[in-house]
Amino acid sequence: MPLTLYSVSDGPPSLAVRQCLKALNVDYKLINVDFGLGEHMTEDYAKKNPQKEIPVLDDDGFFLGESNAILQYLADKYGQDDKLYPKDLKTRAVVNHRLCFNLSTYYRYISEHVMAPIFFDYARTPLSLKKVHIALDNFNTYLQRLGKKYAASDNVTIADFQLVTATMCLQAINFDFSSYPLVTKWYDTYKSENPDLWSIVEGGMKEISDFEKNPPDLSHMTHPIHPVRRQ
Ligand SMILES: N[C@@H](CCC(=O)N[C@@H](CS)C(=O)NCC(=O)O)C(=O)O
Repeated sequence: MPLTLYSVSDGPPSLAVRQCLKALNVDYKLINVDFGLGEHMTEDYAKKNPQKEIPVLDDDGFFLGESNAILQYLADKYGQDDKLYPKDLKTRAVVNHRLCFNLSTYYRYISEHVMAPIFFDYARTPLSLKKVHIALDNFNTYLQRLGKKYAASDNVTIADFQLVTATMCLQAINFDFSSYPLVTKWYDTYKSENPDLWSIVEGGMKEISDFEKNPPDLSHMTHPIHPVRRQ
């Protein structure tokens, strides 16, 4: 049985996992979940992921949600070497740190500022903007202290997949982060050195960019958490 990935085409966590599968050269079946139609909010989907979130990996009946866990599982299972998810204790710890930082702070703050107001009835506020700057400043400091080409090492690791897709959300709304020079350099390096991986991210970025200009109409949706924008 091939792997199946339930993914949303403009979802940063989904795009991170798709980059990983591409980097590992693993065959898989891609199932596009339609967020606007609420395909992830059904009871059937909840059997795959009780959190009703996208992505979910199905490895022959073994269901795994949470994109960080999926990245770790895929790199451990299919990595030909330990580059994407190093075995060296300290390098692996830095990768894990960056994944946690992305989940707790970097993507969280970017998502609150960029994504939530596109899809739901939230505003971009001085506070949400301040949090993005804190996240960028943190990341810039981590890059400066580590002094490597990528987020956790001199080569791409699974941490870059998450941090790149989060940063892409900023680019999608033309957010200027040039005052964070190491973040800018790392992001540009990633794009130019990994065009196949970047093309996956770029597809999602174009969708987010279009939605920024013409927000989707989700007024039909009843969401358990987010306030739906009434047109
Ligand atoms: N921590 C999760 C977050 C996944 C996530 O939030 N996915 C979004 C789509 S990008 C989602 O499914 N949201 C559900 C909803 O808002 O109803 C992960 O990294 O996999």
